[in-house]
Amino acid sequence: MAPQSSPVSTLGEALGGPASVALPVTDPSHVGEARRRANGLGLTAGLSETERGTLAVVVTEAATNLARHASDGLLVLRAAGTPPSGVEILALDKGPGIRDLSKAMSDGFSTAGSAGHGLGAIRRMAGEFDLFSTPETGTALFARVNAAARAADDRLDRGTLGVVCLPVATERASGDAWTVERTARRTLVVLADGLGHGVDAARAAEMAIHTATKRVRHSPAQIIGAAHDAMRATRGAALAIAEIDLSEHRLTFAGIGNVSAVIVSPDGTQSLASHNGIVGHEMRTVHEFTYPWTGASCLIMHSDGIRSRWQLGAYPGLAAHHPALVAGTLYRDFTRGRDDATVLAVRVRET
Ligand SMILES: [Mn+2]
Repeated sequence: MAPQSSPVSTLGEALGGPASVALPVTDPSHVGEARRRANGLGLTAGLSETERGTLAVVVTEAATNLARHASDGLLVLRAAGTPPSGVEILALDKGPGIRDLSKAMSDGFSTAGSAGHGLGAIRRMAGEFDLFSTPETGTALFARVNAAARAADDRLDRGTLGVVCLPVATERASGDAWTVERTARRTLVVLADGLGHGVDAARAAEMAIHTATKRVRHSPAQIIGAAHDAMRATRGAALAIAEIDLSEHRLTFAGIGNVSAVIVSPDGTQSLASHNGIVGHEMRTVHEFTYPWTGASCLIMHSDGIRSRWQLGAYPGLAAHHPALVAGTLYRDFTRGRDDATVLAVRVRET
């Protein structure tokens, strides 16, 4: 974690813990639990009582839609920002899609019949909102309710970061951990997947993240080298680090082990090269590779709990949406379900 006095802002980090909370919502009886969990995250994120009231309405409406209309509804919640300054809600389902989007978005229209709320109300009440829906793939809804008292922190990752980080169902601790660190010139994106899963995997991944957060001005290869030394007493981890320098239009990447990284841009997709090995145990010299990067590029990194055979082109238009919808959609459709799963989607805007 970056010290408070540091000019470096930490946008979010899992540090081995479940950064996200997943709640299947397939029945109206699940809505209350979703609201309670969201309220707990709202307290963590410093939301006022009024803001938690807004959060309750947003979560209730999103969850009610899942319960009444969707198949395989899943709500993914997280307290976002460091320190947490908002609650992010992803409502994911596999169909049937929203037939008349403009009608569904009109305020006061509620297919759930719940006192005139609905998608229009979510959009109006949330600090951020986005939606991607097709009849073929289903719907992903993103909303964020921010703590006004911590607004200075919100500004940093608004619209630029999407993440789902969830432990395998049998574990409480996530063996995946991540962080996104931003300095004036560059954005550092770090994803570690501790060997296996559970608490020992989480400790290894945490050590990798800790090493990175202490060296945010070092190159990806230097950080991996330092992590290798620091992680000898741990189980070891796969580790991938991308450094995005927008002013140089360049992304520099180094990866060891099975973390996937892809740049999606209007020109197509570019897979980033990792080497075999286990950071902390078996590793040869770390190589860095550079790739072109523009304001229209989106970096997607994920652990091997997500199958790698996805094609963003199967979701026409999704790449232009909030990165949380990209992360949520890939999690929904490609999670293996037998390992911790993390997806990061990152855009870097000119400021
Ligand atoms: Mn894994």
